[in-house]
Amino acid sequence: MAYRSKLKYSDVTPKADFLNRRQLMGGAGALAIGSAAGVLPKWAEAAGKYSTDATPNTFEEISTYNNFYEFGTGKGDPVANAQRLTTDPWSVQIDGMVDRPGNYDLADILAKVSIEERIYRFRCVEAWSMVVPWNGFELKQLLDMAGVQSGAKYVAFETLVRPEEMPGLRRSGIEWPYREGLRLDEALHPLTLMATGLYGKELPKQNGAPLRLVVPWKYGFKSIKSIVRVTLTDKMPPTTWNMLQSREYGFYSNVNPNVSHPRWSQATERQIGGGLFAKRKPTLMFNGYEKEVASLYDGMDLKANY
Ligand SMILES: Nc1nc2c(c(=O)[nH]1)N[C@H]1C(S)=C(S)[C@@H](COP(=O)(O)O)O[C@H]1N2
Ligand SMILES: [Mo]
Repeated sequence: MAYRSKLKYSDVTPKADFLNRRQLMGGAGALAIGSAAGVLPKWAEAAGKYSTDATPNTFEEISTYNNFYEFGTGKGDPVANAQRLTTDPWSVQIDGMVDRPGNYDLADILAKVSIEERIYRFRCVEAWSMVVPWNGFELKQLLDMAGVQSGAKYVAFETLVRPEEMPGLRRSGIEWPYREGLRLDEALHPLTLMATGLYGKELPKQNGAPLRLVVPWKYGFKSIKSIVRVTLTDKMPPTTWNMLQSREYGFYSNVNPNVSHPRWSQATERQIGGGLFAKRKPTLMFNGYEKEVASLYDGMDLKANY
């Protein structure tokens, strides 16, 4: 069955529109009153816990300034070229060290997970940033569905390869599919999201429909789009940008203002939508998620493990 005919984020969204909910959640007090009065459902409380209260970028900004090399390397190429991508039906092959390997239909996955709103900071390694109100579910829910075996240490991800619908695949240099990976503890962290929507709407194709990873404390290229395969493994998997330029892009790629890219500083960032003369903003350790994720890297040299 087509996944669109199943329950969608918009089906569980209360009548109040996005901005009204933002106002409701604007302060801890307002959130507490809302919860006590039973105004906010469970997922909205979770959104309050994990979301930034920074003002999100507009839908227009988030869906027209993109990196998705399968559709071209220009920032405007994905919105121009991705609309022909067939995202329904869609399935995800889950294999490797799992108890229940197989081809999981996205419709079946969506029927079993709980979709939340998460407003996350997003920081590209190119030193620009946005604030994005995603809808999605924790990656852990998908991994639990498949049953991760003891001994698995990493999760590898692959993007769809469909030359008829992806004009950027002709570009030489990248060895397709686009690949990414996380250590298992990073993958199981509650901040690690599988996004299915944006602003309560279906995820635009240029943003990685119908299913993309979002790891808000890592540089944007870790957030792999249009995922068709998830593999549990005991070896650190190869990742696209590391394969291309290992000196510039490491496996971890945690946002870190103190570790420069070999060709530019990572100390500050340009906020998309800030205007031509907006001041650059200091980049935060782990993109502002230090409290939540620093313990994952206790005792690790973050300069050596970039
Ligand atoms: N399959 C695939 N995933 C990808 C990319 C890509 O080219 N192909 N680009 C990455 C990079 S560099 C960034 S910054 C983000 C951009 O996500 P956005 O366009 O939704 O902002 O997607 C990441 N995921
Ligand atoms: Mo990026």
